[in-house]
Amino acid sequence: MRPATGEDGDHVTFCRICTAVCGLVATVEDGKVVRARPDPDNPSSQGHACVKGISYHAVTHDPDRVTRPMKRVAPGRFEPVGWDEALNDIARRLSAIIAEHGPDAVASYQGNPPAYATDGMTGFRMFLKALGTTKIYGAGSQDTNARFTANWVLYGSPLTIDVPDVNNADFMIIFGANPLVSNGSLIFTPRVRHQLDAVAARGGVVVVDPRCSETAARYEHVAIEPNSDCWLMLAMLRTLAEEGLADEAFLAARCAGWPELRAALTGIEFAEAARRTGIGVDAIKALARRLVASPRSVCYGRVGICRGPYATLANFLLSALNMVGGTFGHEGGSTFATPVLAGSDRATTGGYDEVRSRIGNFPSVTQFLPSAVMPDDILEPGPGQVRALLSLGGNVLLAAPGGERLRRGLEQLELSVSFDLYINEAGSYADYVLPGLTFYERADLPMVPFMSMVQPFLQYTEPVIAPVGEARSEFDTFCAILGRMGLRMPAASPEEAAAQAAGGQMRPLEVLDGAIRQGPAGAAGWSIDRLRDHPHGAMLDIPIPWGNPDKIAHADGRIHLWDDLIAGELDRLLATPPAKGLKLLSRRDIRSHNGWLHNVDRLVRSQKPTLHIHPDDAAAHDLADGDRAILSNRFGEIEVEVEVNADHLRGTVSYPHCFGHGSGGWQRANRAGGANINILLGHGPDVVEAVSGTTLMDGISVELRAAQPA
Ligand SMILES: Nc1nc2c(c(=O)[nH]1)N[C@H]1C(S)=C(S)[C@@H](COP(=O)(O)OP(=O)(O)OC[C@H]3O[C@@H](n4cnc5c(=O)[nH]c(N)nc54)[C@H](O)[C@@H]3O)O[C@H]1N2
Ligand SMILES: Nc1nc2c(c(=O)[nH]1)N[C@H]1C(S)=C(S)[C@@H](COP(=O)(O)OP(=O)(O)OC[C@H]3O[C@@H](n4cnc5c(=O)[nH]c(N)nc54)[C@H](O)[C@@H]3O)O[C@H]1N2
Ligand code: SF4
Ligand SMILES: [Mo]
Repeated sequence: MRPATGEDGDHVTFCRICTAVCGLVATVEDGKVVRARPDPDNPSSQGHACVKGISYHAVTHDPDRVTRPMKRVAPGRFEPVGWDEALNDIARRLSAIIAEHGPDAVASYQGNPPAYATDGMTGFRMFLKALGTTKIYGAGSQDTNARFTANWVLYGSPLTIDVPDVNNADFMIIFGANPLVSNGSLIFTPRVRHQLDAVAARGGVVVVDPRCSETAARYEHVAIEPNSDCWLMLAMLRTLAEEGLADEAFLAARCAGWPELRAALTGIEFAEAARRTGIGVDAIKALARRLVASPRSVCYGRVGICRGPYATLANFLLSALNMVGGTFGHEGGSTFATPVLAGSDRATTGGYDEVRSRIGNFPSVTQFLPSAVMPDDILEPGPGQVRALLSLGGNVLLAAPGGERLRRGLEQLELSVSFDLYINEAGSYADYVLPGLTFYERADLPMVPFMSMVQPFLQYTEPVIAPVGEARSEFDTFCAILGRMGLRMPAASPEEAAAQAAGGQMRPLEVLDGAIRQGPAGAAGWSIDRLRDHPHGAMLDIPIPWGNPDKIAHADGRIHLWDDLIAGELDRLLATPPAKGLKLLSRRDIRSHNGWLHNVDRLVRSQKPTLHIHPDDAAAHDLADGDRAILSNRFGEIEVEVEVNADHLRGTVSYPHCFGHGSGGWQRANRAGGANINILLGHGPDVVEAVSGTTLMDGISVELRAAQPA
């Protein structure tokens, strides 16, 4: 017998911190999760889980966690209030702001963790739609916007992505990702080391990164100057074109724009590419030849090529390498994720440039506007000025750009509500912090990995325990606010409209169940009900439509390897000299997830945020291991501790992001030390890559000097 929600015993469930969605077995005693271990019977993760997943119950039962609605009564001081009092006040103030200034006076920010909570994420988008606001900010512009903009160019649909068939590839080039630490993003690698070791054994894994990351150290490392990937990719493409290695048959059959791209490649000088990247001409050509030596080859890239000044171009060129190299659309190469849900077997158009930001006039990408202009959107008077902020699972003050100007903006808001597990740094400026559920308290399906699974996997979990304290599903909170405003959730289907007409409301998970039943998974007999009989999850035996043409939304049905946006970005690349000075990169750690697990002592006690620097750079700045130093640029300065090691290319340094806690209600995190590097990102229209609204985050120029002893 399996224990029911809240009962003592071992509960089979899965982690929802990152894309790997590892299987877990959580032990409940007296209504609390007391420990968790990897689930050996999960057919996807097969007994793998990282230290974050097996420590997460410390968040669920954290005494610092917000488990009752909290109201700010004085700067930095919160007191518990009843749900009704909080919801009534929020609804009344939201209604008044919208009545006087229109719905776009209400802005929102969505952080990363809610993407793994079906009710929370889907509910939030529905909530915002019901309010009528188009002011959607979020982690997108610090993460995926450039990838999605490249998809828009290539496939006419931002969410159509070419993903690597990592389980069958013989050779893989990884540009700017560190999957051994991140456990994979826009790639499904629940057993990442095992999976990549197997690729390496079959042929090779090459990691292109300015830092010898954990992944680069295990496989083959190609050190590259920050933000120069476009030069490498262009020179590789030129090699393929010139040496007769392009897959002309595929390009003629499936693509448009190859003649234009090929013509543009003649303007790329190999010697210049070598100068920009720091990689020799022979090595560049050899890498291109290696890519096409086996058809089971694939290029993959992630965050490291998503936040530079040419981020969209870099993501476009990465896919172009897959197309020109003939690696797309078959086993072992790159392909589109296998559709699981109804509708996901076809590309949907739209999703790029649907609205423009008031500040800077930047296009939205999957609804997200650039976070870098949010401070000005709050502070600059005029029609559409932001007066209220609704934040779901995000911490703009540490994770987004904006620094001091953003802090001033948060202070000035007429209403601010944070839907979060904690009072985080940004939340400390909120009028209300409303508690949501941790993953042990909610039923769920893994949503995020649908975007990158070639061989689909599905799992359903019931809540392991009942909500702690007065915490509630965010979906219910959103419905309750709307109800008090005389509004309701938008109905996406006739079934939902009928449910609402009868006084009910379908939950996102029910809607998702419908999409499973009516889609490719349903055709193979899958539904939530059937998944209940497979508590460890199931690999779905559904056909894999390699390179599925239906995922392309362009009217001509072709993959576009050229257009005006790309031509403009390429011109800009060629016209711009390399940036000068020391370059700062961010660094992830297996024990952190951006900034929000820093209150878990088991995870944070062994972490020391330090600036990694090459010995020669340290010597040139008169710095030694353990010294304090000031990292600065035109936007501000922070004090850091120096750690000298040879991980980096000369001229680059790295530091973990989302440290420097202090004003939040998480006491252990506040003692974790470190500095907030995002102060150095600045804010406003100048610090974004314009076509995708991406914040310029990686490889930003900084200066370094020894700190004066106290
Ligand atoms: N310098 C620099 N900055 C970066 C990055 C970088 O590499 N360098 N990485 C960027 C990336 S890729 C991302 S995705 C963003 C992340 O940006 P954010 O998502 O804004 O930052 P997090 O630190 O993840 O904070 C998330 C908040 O969500 C809350 N939370 C956790 N689980 C839940 C939940 O289930 N429900 C609710 N309601 N809240 C929850 C946490 O308590 C925390 O307050 O950061 C970006 N910032
Ligand atoms: N443990 C842990 N896991 C995580 C997270 C976490 O914070 N901690 N965050 C999650 C989130 S929100 C995301 S989005 C994913 C990110 O997943 P990944 O992208 O795999 O992780 P990153 O560590 O950001 O890897 C980016 C790499 O790019 C390199 N890089 C920086 N600039 C350049 C450049 O100009 N060119 C090239 N070629 N490389 C460059 C960096 O040195 C770094 O090694 O990870 C997820 N998983
Ligand atoms: S790898 Fe990701 S999903 Fe797996 S246990 Fe760690 S945090 Fe959770
Ligand atoms: Mo992210």
